[in-house]
Amino acid sequence: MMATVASDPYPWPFDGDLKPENTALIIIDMQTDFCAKGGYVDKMGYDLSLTRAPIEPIRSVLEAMRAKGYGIIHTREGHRPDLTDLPANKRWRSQRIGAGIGDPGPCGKILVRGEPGWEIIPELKPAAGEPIIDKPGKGSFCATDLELLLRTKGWRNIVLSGVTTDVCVHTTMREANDRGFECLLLEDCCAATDRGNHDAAIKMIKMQGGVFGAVSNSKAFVENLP
Ligand code: C5J
Repeated sequence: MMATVASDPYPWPFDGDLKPENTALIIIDMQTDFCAKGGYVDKMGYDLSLTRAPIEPIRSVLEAMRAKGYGIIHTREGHRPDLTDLPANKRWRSQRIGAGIGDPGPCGKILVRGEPGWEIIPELKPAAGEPIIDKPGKGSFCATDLELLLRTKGWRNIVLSGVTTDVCVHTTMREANDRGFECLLLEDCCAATDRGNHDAAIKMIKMQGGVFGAVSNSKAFVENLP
């Protein structure tokens, strides 16, 4: 039986093959460092209400997908405590904006694995058995075993959520699309540190007939989910 969700610029997935066995939700970097007081985004001076806005929409999708047996994957951006996987230019740029990665802050060392700021926010706590991908970069495929995990589980449809739309979510969507995965981004389940950048990132996906996949929202997705 064909199953799709209402999305733009085409009903997703392209071939109507949507079922719990072949589809996973990926929740990207919903960590204190990106969406809570004292973390990396807060230290940079950006508006936290933007990156906190997707929490409830993600929660509704997460609950619906968990209940129906879909795959759930969480990611965390962060570096080794000895910073051996932190490129010098990434560190230098973050220091220039007053939020040096690896430097101490109100939530421990910024974007360092094991520190309080690096933890996933309690509202979206991973359930036992849900895989967590620790990534040193913006994309979720670079220097991780995400692709191996997706292929092993047979999850060829990927539903993207999290922060930030224009950076880690977009990079992951592009990486996934190039690897042949069928991607859907839920726009109210994502946010950027700048509204214009979020909107532009959404628009980019819809060009060329859906150059990186398709876009929907939490309500339409949950209503249509088989
Ligand atoms: C950023 C991310 N924006 N998770 N990271 O630096 O998008």
